Amino acid sequence: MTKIKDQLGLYFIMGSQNCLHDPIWTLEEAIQGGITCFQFREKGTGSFQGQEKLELAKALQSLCQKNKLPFIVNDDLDLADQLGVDGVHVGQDDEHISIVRKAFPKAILGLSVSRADEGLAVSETEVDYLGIGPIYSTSTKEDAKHAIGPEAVRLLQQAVPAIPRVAIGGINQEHVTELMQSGADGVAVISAISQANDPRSAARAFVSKLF
Ligand code: 3NM
Repeated sequence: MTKIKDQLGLYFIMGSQNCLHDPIWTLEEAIQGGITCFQFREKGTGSFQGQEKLELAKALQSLCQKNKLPFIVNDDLDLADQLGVDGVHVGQDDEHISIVRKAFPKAILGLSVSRADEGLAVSETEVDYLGIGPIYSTSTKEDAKHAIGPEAVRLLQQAVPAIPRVAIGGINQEHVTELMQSGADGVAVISAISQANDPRSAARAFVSKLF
């Protein structure tokens, strides 16, 4: 099995509320463009609930399965359980990671952090990767904290070197080199791909800087 560290390179995240075009088409195009991992984050103003959310999740999961990409669900543990997903991502205010690990012993578990002490508070048996952000300012996440800058990635690398790191928040193609030089294993993006007129080309532009 490929290690998650090697799958974080271009980590695309979205829900229907983030997409300029149809979300299923957007993910298809992003996959063609070379994304390496996907997180379903159906959250915030205008997001689907209930059956509509479930149906979309199933369609996106199936696309990931066909293309052998990890399908990770943000926060919704019931949905993650129901679909038998590859991974779960939680934030500091969601269910505690140790509880998530007990519920999903074999899944890929990701945790959002913005400070070194939040990384130091977890062990590498509980967490498979850290999402570090927001690196730059973003308007995509309604309750995003203030930007912490690329040096936060270096601080987390020094604090917990064994846990892989993906940078998130306000990232576009021009930031990739700086972030990888700061110790990131990959970049996680929403709007740079989901709001692009041509998500395939947007993903390709990241890939050309990453690999
Ligand atoms: N989490 P965009 S920032 C989902 O800091 C999310 O943990 C963040 O969207 C964090 O790429 C963020 O459009 C939004 O800026 C990322």
